[in-house]
Amino acid sequence: MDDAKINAIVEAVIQQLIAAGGISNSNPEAKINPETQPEGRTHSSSIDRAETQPVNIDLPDPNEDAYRYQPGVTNPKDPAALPELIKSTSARIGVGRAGPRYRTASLLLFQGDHAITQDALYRDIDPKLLGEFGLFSVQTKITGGKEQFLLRPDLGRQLSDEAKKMIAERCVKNPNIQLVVGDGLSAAAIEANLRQIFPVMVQGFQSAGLSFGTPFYIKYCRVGVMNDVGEAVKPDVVILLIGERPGLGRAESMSAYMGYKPQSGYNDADRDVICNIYEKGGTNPLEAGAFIVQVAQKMRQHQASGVKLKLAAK
Ligand code: B12
Repeated sequence: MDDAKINAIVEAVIQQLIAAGGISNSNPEAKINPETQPEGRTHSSSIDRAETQPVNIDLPDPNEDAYRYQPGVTNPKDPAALPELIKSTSARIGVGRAGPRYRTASLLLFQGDHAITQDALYRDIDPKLLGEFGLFSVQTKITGGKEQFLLRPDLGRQLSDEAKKMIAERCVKNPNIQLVVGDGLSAAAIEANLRQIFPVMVQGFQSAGLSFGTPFYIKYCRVGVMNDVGEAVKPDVVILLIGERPGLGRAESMSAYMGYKPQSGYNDADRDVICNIYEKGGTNPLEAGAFIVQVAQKMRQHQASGVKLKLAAK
């Protein structure tokens, strides 16, 4: 296609957008920079004209709740029910469609949410947060960064030799309760909840008269590492606060996995989990902290966790 035809199409599209109110020429910041244009561009007309008549494309922030949960179905059968249905779930419903496809806005929101998920997964926990609670850091047998962590869950379930040494040197042995914090699959989850849950647990165990060992942090951590922690510290109960696998755009959900005297060979049937810990929609971290204290007491009382605890506490 020659330049004249392309220019005519561009011109027509811009005129239609202006007529539909989709763009305005009022924003002096929104000039198209010729240096960012693809090499060899020779089209004139509207694009060049935009340098003298700036164009502003103004879209709402798709992350705003009002926009995110706006019904997108054209001519819904029950317009009153649709917003209620959308409010009732965090699933992406009632977003409408463009033919058989997503609308651009839905696609952009989806990509934005996916980016939040990836950030939570690949980012490390802010070391300042760990410092606030005096947590020293150890690592599992992962040596190849997050990529290896994702590909080798088996290595994320074992403490490195250096970690075992450090724990032996720094931790009080045989406490009633050993708390560990692990990044798991979301750094954001620990950052969102630790400040609230930690003091509640410390106070709760104090009031219950239980000794609280030396808490520490495990990088590249999977749930199964609890066995190594149990063997290194020999507590009655190990509590692991860990970032859950993030959902789309929801990265702040944390779990507390708990086990009674965990040791080599124990599996998830020997553990309990309190999941979906986060404010505004999940289990509130303050309530979760209090509940964890109760579950730990129950584990000590019945000297069991997981399925054995369920059977023993019947
Ligand atoms: C991934 C996942 C699984 C995967 C785990 C595979 C894997 N290797 O990752 C599969 C599909 C196998 C699974 C199975 C089950 N799961 Co599941 N699972 C999850 C999910 C979506 C994410 C967990 C996560 O991010 N963990 C953190 C990462 C870092 O841990 P990890 O070391 O990589 O993986 C370990 C844990 O995920 C653990 N795990 C997973 N599910 C469960 C459930 C229980 C009760 C325990 C103790 C451990 C456990 O198993 C993995 C291997 O050790 C959560 C949802 C959530 N909101 O947390 C549900 C969730 C934890 N699972 C749940 C349940 C009920 C189960 C099953 C009992 C279902 C069933 N009836 O069979 C089984 C138990 C299997 C087991 N491990 O013994 C519930 C727990 C509810 C509760 N409070 O008791 C959750 C919260 C989902 C839900 N909302 O219902 N699960």
